[in-house]
Amino acid sequence: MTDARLASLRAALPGLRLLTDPADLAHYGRDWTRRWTPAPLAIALPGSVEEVQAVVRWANAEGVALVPSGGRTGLSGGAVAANGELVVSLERMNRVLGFDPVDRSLSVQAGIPLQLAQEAARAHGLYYPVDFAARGSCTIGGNIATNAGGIRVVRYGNTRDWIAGLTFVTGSGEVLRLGRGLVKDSSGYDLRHLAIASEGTLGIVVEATLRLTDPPPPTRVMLLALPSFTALMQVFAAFRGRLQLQAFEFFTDVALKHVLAHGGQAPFDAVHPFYVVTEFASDDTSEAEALAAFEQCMGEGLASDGVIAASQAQAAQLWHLREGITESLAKYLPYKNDVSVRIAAMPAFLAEAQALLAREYPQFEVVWFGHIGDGNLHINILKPETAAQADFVADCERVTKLLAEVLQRHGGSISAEHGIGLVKKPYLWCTRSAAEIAAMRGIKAALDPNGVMNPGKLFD
Ligand code: 2HG
Ligand code: ZN
Repeated sequence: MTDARLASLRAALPGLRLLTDPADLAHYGRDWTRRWTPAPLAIALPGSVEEVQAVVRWANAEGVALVPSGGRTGLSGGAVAANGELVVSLERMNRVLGFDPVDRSLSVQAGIPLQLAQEAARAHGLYYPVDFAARGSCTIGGNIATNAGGIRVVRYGNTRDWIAGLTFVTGSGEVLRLGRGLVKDSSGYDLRHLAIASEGTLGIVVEATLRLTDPPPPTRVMLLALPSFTALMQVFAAFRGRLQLQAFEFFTDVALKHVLAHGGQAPFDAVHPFYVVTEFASDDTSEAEALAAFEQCMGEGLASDGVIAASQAQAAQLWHLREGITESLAKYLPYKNDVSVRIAAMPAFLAEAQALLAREYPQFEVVWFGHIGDGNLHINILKPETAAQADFVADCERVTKLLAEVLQRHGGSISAEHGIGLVKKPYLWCTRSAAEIAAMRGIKAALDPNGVMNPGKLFD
């Protein structure tokens, strides 16, 4: 069966680059979740929009499922191929296509790594502001498919805000040019926004036009130590009130412990339960304002220590304490929650979520961190070495259902920025109403009538 399909693909597209080695199947069949055993049919490496289109048309004719693939740094199982799917990797389509100085936009193929797109923008004296730790390996196509957020959302917004245009091959093999770089366009449904965050379930993003902006101002980076979780949002308000924040991220002492276990220096003599790393635009007054905000927080018992980076190297060291967390936890095969609520709802949600997890996870180490300035918390539950993965996941899924109920009560989302994929599919109901999910299914049927695009992800 498998051979017949591959033979048919080779006959239909003799020039298509295909990988079938077991090592390649394992490599391209999984993402950073490491929970499913990769088992794709093969890996297709198209080199052009036309070739992607031809692969999609072949998949429709043969009834073969496709899994679009970027850098596979995803954390929700959106790019996992565990059921004989054909992985469509965009890795060969990784070029900058053009720069427009008047529109201030950069056109790229979807397989370009985020970091290379950022560098290309910088080379033209401009800035692509979406940024996060996986920048070197994740791709623009994957960022678009998940509406990736990251560490600068508090200042610049999510990927969605920076996509001026998209070329999209739908599940039925049509090539749509969406948005087309227009600043203004009130001509009906904006299909570009359906493609963004669709997780490969409607089609494949093959090219994108990125909006660019002015380079960021000079900045300063500050690390704060906090005595309590409840202080977090008040400290955020104090700093946001006085400074133009570029980032406002938090992590706990447990997160810091794991990062430091991989090297690096403890930032303060004492251990504190919570830390914030914040970056703010630096001008004549900002240092005094930062100091004033810090002193206000100290005076109100909301902060216990603080340090401002005196050099670029020190700023990078402070950032590493936050950006190194995911990698430092990877060996524990963590179960990940990535939740959000409105910033105003955060204190009440935090109190409930914290009580719930303290009650339900007495036996596990729980690591909290994330983009607190966006109302986005990452909660990583670490698997004890002795626990079987299936039992551990089952336990975490039971608790996630309870967390989903809390989220629903507070109007939050079960996926702030990682996508739904396979991991969060059972909890979509807490964020989206039944009517919304029905509408989403209708949209899927319209763009992917034969259901070849990433089946089983997002919803069944
Ligand atoms: C981050 O903010 C990423 O560092 C990863 O979104 C979060 O590992 C995680 O749970
Ligand atoms: Zn994040």
